Amino acid sequence: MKRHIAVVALSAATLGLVTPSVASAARPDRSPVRLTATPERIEVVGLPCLPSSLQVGMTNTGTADLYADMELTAEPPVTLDRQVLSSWLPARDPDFMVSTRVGVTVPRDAESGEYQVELTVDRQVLAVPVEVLPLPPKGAGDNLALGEQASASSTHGNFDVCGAVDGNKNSNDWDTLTGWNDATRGVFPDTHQIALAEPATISRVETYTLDSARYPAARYGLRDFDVQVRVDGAWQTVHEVRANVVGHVTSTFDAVTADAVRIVGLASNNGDYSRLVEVEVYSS
Ligand SMILES: [Ca+2]
Repeated sequence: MKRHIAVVALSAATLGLVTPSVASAARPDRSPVRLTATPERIEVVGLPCLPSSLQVGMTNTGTADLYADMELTAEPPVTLDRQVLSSWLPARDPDFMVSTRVGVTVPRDAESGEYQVELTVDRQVLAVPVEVLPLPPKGAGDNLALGEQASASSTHGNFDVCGAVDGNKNSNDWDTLTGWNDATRGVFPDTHQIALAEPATISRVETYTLDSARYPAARYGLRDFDVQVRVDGAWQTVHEVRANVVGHVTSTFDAVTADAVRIVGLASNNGDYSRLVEVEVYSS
């Protein structure tokens, strides 16, 4: 359910000072632009690969074409990747809407609590509450890769490199961008890399390649891959996985202090792409 907070602008029209022709064409006493934001409140956490976003829209509910400028502002430490949405809004029936996605982020050291994003057109304001959540624990037994900065040799346009560290390892959600898929069909190797927040002593990596009833690992999963860790700037292979046909592979190895982990895809079972649903890194 959407909730709209509209501050109605008063003008000469409300005082009856408007000529009949203007009044019949449009109602200048009230902005015909309706603002929308989905979802109506958002949560954000200060990790580089757990982005939040808001879908914002402007709808012309009036009977005259118009040009609208939406200003987007955020209360620090919240930042938005867009500050303005400008668009021509023709008067149409059904009402015409333009919308766009706005990325919402906070730095790692952001204090948790309630903040606010505001969308403004003319004197209408739509306030969207933003809750900054505490950072997830990253101690012994916690997944050190969750939400940390991921990068890859390439990423297919339909996917997001952060999908493999978003905390969702369910292959049934593959179509919702919870995984990473490289962009070089039939060409290997492909690499997916995760930079840890700080050097950590690690001894286990859990790799989830695509494996669902619709996309079984024996056909769509990674067949051959190396698990590597970065120690003092040099990559070391800690597990060579070969002829894999299952969705979940556990790699355990002698504890090592590393600041990054990567999966090097050498072959997939059908020879096209490297696919990862999730990669987890643990200290024990
Ligand atoms: Ca995922």
